[in-house]
Amino acid sequence: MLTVFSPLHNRRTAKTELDGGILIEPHEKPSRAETILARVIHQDLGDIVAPDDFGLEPILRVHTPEYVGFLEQCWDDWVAADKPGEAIPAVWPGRGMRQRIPKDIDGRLGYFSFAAETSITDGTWEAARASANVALTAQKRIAQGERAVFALCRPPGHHAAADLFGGYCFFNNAAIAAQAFLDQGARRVAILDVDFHHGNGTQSIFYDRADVLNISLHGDPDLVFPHFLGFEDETGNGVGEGFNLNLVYPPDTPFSVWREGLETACERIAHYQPDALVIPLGVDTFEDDPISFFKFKSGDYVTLGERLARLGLPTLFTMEGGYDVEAIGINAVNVLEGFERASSG
Ligand code: Q9C
Ligand code: ZN
Repeated sequence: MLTVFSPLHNRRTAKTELDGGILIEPHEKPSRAETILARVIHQDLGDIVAPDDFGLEPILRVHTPEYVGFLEQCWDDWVAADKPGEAIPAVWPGRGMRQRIPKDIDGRLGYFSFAAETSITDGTWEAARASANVALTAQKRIAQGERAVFALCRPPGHHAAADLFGGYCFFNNAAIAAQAFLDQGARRVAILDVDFHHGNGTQSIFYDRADVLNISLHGDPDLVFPHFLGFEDETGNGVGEGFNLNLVYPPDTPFSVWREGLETACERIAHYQPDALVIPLGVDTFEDDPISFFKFKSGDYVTLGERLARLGLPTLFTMEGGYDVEAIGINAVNVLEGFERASSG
């Protein structure tokens, strides 16, 4: 399987994550991508290519111009305002307040975010752009005939909405790739999010649409991030009614239970007959993940990849979460190797 990777992910090196009332070393750090890349090489998964630059146009198909402009300007505005630390939102347009974009950088940070753990720093814009280009390059390769491509995206994307960052995400790489398939003539695209967390950004981007079937399996948002979206009664809106599916699981869920939901998801996707499949791939479902509560074992990821391959669809994997850096390479590449084995066998 072809892998797309950009060393520019290293420009995203935040020093802080707000967690438990203190600033900790971020879970979402450069060694995550480097460890996965090392495993791709070690296992001889396939060629590794650098991304092309697609400019802002395909990003603007998913994100608002105001949001994209904010991300580009944020760090410079923060520095110009003489702030001592990293850019962290601390105030939001809450219930009953005006939904308008303020001039002040503190106001803008709150307007364009839904969570405060994700600090913006020098280089965040460049890394987020590169990450979107990684996904778009994978999309282009699939459009050119590859069966499956691994977009080794970093920073991740599935929490980012049309005009919101948070959950370590800035651009929704999976949504940008899905939209690119549609813009190039695909009639329907399915997204199956297997990250531990609900893909709230992706859901909100496609919630009113029938040309994207969005499915997410995740930890119960009543108990875990993103807290305010991802419940099972969210099934889509308007013409999009019936084209969003959330399957939620409690603490300590093992793969043997989760895979029943995977089966449901795969049946829905097969029935939908999409032209392409996008898999936001998080391995924070792992038993030793420091911020999650599922109990997957490394071997389970092979089984997951095998099942996805049996859908027989052009498939684009975007890297999302996974914070046990020691196991992240093994687990992510296990999915891809399982996929390859079931595709050729
Ligand atoms: N105490 C992804 O997996 N909350 N994002 C962390 C830690 C944010 C996860 C709380 C989790 C975001 C892409
Ligand atoms: Zn996650």
